[in-house]
Amino acid sequence: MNKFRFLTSGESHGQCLTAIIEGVPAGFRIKSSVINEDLARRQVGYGRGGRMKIEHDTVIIKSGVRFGKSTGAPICLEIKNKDYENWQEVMNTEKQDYPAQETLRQIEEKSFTTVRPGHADYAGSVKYDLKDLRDVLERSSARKTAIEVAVGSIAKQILKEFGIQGFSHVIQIGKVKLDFYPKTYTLVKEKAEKSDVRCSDELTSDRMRNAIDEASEAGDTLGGKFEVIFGNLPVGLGSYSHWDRALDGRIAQAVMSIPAVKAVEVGAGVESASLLGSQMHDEIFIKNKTIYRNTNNAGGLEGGMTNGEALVIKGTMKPIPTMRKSLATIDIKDMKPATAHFERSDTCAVPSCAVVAEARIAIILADEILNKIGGDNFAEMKGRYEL
Ligand code: EPS
Repeated sequence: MNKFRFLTSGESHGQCLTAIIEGVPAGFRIKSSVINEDLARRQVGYGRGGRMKIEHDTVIIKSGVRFGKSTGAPICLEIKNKDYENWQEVMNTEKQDYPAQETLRQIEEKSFTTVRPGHADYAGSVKYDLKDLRDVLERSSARKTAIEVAVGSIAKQILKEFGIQGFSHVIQIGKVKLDFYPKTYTLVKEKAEKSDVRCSDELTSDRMRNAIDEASEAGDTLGGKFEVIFGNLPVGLGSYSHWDRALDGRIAQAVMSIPAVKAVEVGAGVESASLLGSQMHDEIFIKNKTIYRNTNNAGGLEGGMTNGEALVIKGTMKPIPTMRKSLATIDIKDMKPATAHFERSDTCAVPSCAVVAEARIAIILADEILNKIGGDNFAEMKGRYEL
């Protein structure tokens, strides 16, 4: 069973987003300021829409932590939706017996029945028998990834205590690809953090921004590719024993289920199809009793386990399906042809998606570390783990 697990709740324009995390050992210092920094990293990015100007995502730690340290009890986190102020009538959780005319007008204005191709609207309405697609949109929105980043930030804080750190960067937006990386991961990270498209190369960043501008002018949207790298992992996280314990599989699930992600690659990924075995596999050398390799096509995973090399995961995000350019669709009210619903949206959210993927991977890695070294409290864990 997973040691580190969590559930979230909350709608995009509801009161708040909430998470309850189980499995954080007692005695961890949890810094809300670090969580807020991660939340801010998710919010920025060239191509984001109007919503991010309204929100200033800030975490409230509601339980499980006392004077900054975890007690071993479940931890409850909350992020308030500032935009709820404008949606109180529409997103009210109470039954209103005699709603005012103005309330009815607002609910009507915000309800819609023309499904957005590429979004959860059609299947969601059939599955849950929802007639107003507002009910599908609100929970399927990528807004919920904000609270996941808060959970991931706690996972990252745990990993950091064991010397494990990671980062994310963008390697493609639309057709614009990053052709070369700075020499070290430290440099890639530093440069990507400074770029509003999370790309380590300035010229490529410019070209990415231009592509986003062009898509925006055309009322269109853009997807792309990002990479998440974690280093200093111990050998043997994950397992080859059962399919659901293979770490590549766990990570793929965690990244693939981020809204709009369509592909996940480990190391050389899809490229490996065209390589010979002798080109693909990372030869092993030894010097002064230290093992090393000159390549990392495996992306740090062999046999579903970490092999001591950096974990390298790529994710592909499709263009956001909420778009000004109207797409052909159906109206579920009368099942007649229609054009798709548009509501304020982002032109491109690949940089944010990279931050979400970083959080999701951190959650899986924290769970693996907790499983490996166990421990109900931090002191016990530290004693069992040599950096
Ligand atoms: C998002 C909040 C949303 C969207 C976006 C992600 O805010 P709103 O719907 O109020 O504009 O900006 O969600 C989508 C584009 C989507 O298709 O789900 C956020 O906080 O990340």
